[in-house]
Amino acid sequence: MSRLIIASNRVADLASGPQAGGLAVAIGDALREGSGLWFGWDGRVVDDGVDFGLSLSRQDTVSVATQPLTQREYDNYYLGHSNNLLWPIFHYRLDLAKFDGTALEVYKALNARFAASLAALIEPGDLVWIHDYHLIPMASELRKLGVTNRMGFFLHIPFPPPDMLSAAPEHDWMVETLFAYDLLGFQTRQDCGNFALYLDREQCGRAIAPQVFEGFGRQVTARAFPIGIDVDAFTRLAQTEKADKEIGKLSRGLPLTHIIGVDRLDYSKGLPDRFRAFRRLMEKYPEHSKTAVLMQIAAPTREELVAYTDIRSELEQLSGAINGEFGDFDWTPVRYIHRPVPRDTLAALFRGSKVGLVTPLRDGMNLVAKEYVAAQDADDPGVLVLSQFAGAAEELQDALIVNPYDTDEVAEALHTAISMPIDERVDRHRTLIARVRDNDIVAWRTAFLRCLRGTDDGTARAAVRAGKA
Ligand code: ADQ
Repeated sequence: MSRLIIASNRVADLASGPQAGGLAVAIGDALREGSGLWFGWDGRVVDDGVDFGLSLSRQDTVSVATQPLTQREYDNYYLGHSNNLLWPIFHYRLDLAKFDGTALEVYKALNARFAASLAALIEPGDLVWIHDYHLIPMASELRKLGVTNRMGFFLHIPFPPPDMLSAAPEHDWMVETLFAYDLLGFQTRQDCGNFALYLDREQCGRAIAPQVFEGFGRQVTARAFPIGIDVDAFTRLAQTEKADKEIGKLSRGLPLTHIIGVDRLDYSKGLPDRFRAFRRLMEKYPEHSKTAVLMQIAAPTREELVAYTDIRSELEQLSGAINGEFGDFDWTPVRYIHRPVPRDTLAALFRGSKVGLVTPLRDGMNLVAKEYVAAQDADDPGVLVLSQFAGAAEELQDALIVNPYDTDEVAEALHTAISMPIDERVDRHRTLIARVRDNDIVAWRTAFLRCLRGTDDGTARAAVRAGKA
């Protein structure tokens, strides 16, 4: 079997087991199976001009190759172009995008530098899988260095419609670099559709068969591979003795109904709108006073960027205002926790909460929605309230689907969720968990890698040539 090489912005610790995020686990297993190599940033930032080599280490059968970023790269490639320009634009937030020519140049240079380091490690027959918006031009840089291996790219965030994408500087260059891959993986069919719309509108490519596109003198297969979670592992986490104790602590014997939200504190996650919807619930349905609690766990992220400090202040202000207005001596309606929480505690909190409130304004997939479903007791499950703008909504139609901008609609869905009879909750959960299981993390990576291997044996192209596809 060919060796698998994965490149991503950050390389995580493969040894941290279930405490690690889903991606580290998914990637770790794929690498172990193929005695692979994981390449990327080690999280260190060094002074400009420092001579740094490539650090090579091994974790089990997996080789790990990492490099630090210089301060200039961190400021411009990571914070600047990746997170201050691509992240907002790809999340349909042109208003938050910061345009900066230097950041773009450093983004290109970093991708070229990473490609030069990685090219030296690639052997004939290796499969190369690049992840996410930080490294879009990696394959194109590798091709310039003569790498002819099969290369795939998976975008974890949404692919925006052409109107949005064309606001990015040198968007045509960026899309051209996507054609250096053999396979493009998106989270949803909508993302694939947006890619096709862009090619059509800019007249730079066209579909020559289902899921096969021609442009810039190359062909690429583009498909949706909805990412999932390790369902059994997460379900087990939610059912330990420790989890039972955590669940017991939640209500302390009081008749409380917990509504849970768990997110990175990111403006794409729609947290202020979520808080407003909870306030609306209190206003419209006072019968939930003294019983409903919104528990929002928001892990700090990218705090060097203004947009993130702004959202933090807004949330602190909102939670304070709601608690001041509606709270009582014996009841705090909003419990807002601004830090990461261990995964086993999260699993317990999901299981102990009657409603999972997942209302991003835009999200590639949103794994919290799937984790919430996996953590439920199938005989007495909670209800998932899910934004129509989360990629997960394409699969999880049996959730209560809401428009996260519409405060009244979300408040209404919360009321429906809290009041839902058990038969309906069980029915909805049965369908949801089946979908979450069908598209779990193993299905995701197996489908992607099978397709990536297939792209090289000419299946898709032969089918195109034969006029069969
Ligand atoms: P994220 O934007 O990080 O991921 P998400 O898919 O929800 O969003 O994954 C977050 C993960 O972090 C989940 O496993 C969650 O449990 C965990 N997490 C969140 N808050 C936490 C906290 N306070 N403490 C501990 N853990 C916390 C990006 C894209 C998504 C896409 C994923 C995977 O933005 O749309 O689903 O990649 O492709």
